[in-house]
Amino acid sequence: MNLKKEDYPVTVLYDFDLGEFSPKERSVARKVSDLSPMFHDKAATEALIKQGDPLVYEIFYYGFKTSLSDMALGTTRIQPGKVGDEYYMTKGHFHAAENQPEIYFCVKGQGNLLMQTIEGEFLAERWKVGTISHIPPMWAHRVVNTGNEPLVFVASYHLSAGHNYGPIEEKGFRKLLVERNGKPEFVLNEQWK
Ligand code: M6P
Ligand code: ZN
Repeated sequence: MNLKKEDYPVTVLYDFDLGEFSPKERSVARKVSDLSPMFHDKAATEALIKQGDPLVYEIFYYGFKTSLSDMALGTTRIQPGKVGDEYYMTKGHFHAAENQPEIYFCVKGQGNLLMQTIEGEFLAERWKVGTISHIPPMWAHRVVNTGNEPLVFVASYHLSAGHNYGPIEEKGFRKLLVERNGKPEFVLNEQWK
């Protein structure tokens, strides 16, 4: 076997206080403006963008690509916060490759994992530190931070799964997670038809 540089094992370290892995690899930052089609309160979205467009979440990727495999690790850190009454969340996506699953592991904070099929079957899992969720192929997935501290989760997936954001950008998930009397509550998403 002729080993190339990428065929050697890689080890990373998670910092429980920072909610970060080191060494960091590629990263992406998403602000309120990057999620403007997603939040239901358009006036609150515009107002926040004008006030400085705050950071909603960051993604760090470890694309452990070898000559034979493409098993990736992603860590996502969602800040606490809301747009209007709706909690900060990831955009949410289907996989472009329809046979691809994913594993999410909550390592900091609390919130919910929302999942939905293209036909509109909807499921939500309550998350606390230690929760591990398997997302089967064909289920869109989004994570919502309902706590007062950052929510961090680790994702394991194949890079070749890809992302399909289209259906979620268009009409979102069936239910929104909003704050009512200081507590998270699900309400129907009027945009979903
Ligand atoms: C996880 C993985 C990534 C994804 C990220 C944020 O780390 O599922 O593939 O990009 O979460 O989710 P989204 O792409 O929906 O913003
Ligand atoms: Zn995914």
